[in-house]
Amino acid sequence: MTAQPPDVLFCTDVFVDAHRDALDSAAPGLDRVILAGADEIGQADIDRITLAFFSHDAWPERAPAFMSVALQAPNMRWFHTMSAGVDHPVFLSMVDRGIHLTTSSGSSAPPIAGTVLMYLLALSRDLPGTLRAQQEARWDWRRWNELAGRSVAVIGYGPIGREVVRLTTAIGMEPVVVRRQARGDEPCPTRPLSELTAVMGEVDAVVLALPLNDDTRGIISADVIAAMGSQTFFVNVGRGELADQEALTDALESGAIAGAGLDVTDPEPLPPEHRLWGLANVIITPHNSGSSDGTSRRAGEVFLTNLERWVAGRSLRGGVRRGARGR
Ligand code: OXD
Repeated sequence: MTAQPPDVLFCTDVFVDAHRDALDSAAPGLDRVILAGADEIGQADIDRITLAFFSHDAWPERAPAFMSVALQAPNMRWFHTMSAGVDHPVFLSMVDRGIHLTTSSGSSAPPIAGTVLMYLLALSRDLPGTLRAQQEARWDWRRWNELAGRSVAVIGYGPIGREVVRLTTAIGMEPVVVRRQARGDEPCPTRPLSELTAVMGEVDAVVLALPLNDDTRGIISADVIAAMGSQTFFVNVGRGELADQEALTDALESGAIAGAGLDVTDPEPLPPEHRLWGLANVIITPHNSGSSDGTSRRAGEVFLTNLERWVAGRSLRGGVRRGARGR
């Protein structure tokens, strides 16, 4: 049996500078190949890499350079990403190569759920309309409906769905979890995904927090959207491809549903000419609901904990099974 070559970590200069001591303590003596500025990394160094951490500071500008090195590294055995979602084909190719792929799932849940709350609060108060009036120095007095006592379907019960349930409950909303099947760990009524269309007609708000995979692509179909009521707010913090975006845009344009908060679209960036940009009842954020300082910190902690486990020969947290890919 040939001995494994010593591990060599590929990561960014920014991550090393901020975590030198923690890295040394998690993996004493671990050699590093570092992505520094725009410097090229030679093939001899690429060949030595066995582990990689794709940290937030590399996103978005240095992601192509980072991924190009990672994809060329023939001896890579473990790749940890700061993201929760791994639906990009680059991740699939790693799993196909037999590389252990781990995510930082959960680290972005607090700010993403906070953004969900922001959408719901802003839509219920017509904040977009108020801001337009403010820009025109118009005192546009209106009544609005409180969210307390209103129901919200939370589709997906991973770390983000859980946090959305917690926060919406805290403001007096009545969440209903929609997931493949109830598991008994939900603090509120739970309905199976097979009843998705029926649930849409019963709730005042819908929050989509599912990963994107072959089972979930297009799950918010034109029929599901048609089942929503005219007072319903729709929020998507999963992936744009989960919903039929043209049907959604039609429903928002015609007033068939009341409004939407979208952190994700299909494609991204959303083209400037897309109808969604011009709708008065839509709030769009550029897929950055989880891009906070806290998320970077928590993702770094998840990686360092996993690094300790790797060194100790223990199983890694946040491992990706084939087919399960998404926030
Ligand atoms: C992710 C994201 O982490 O979309 O996957 O922010």
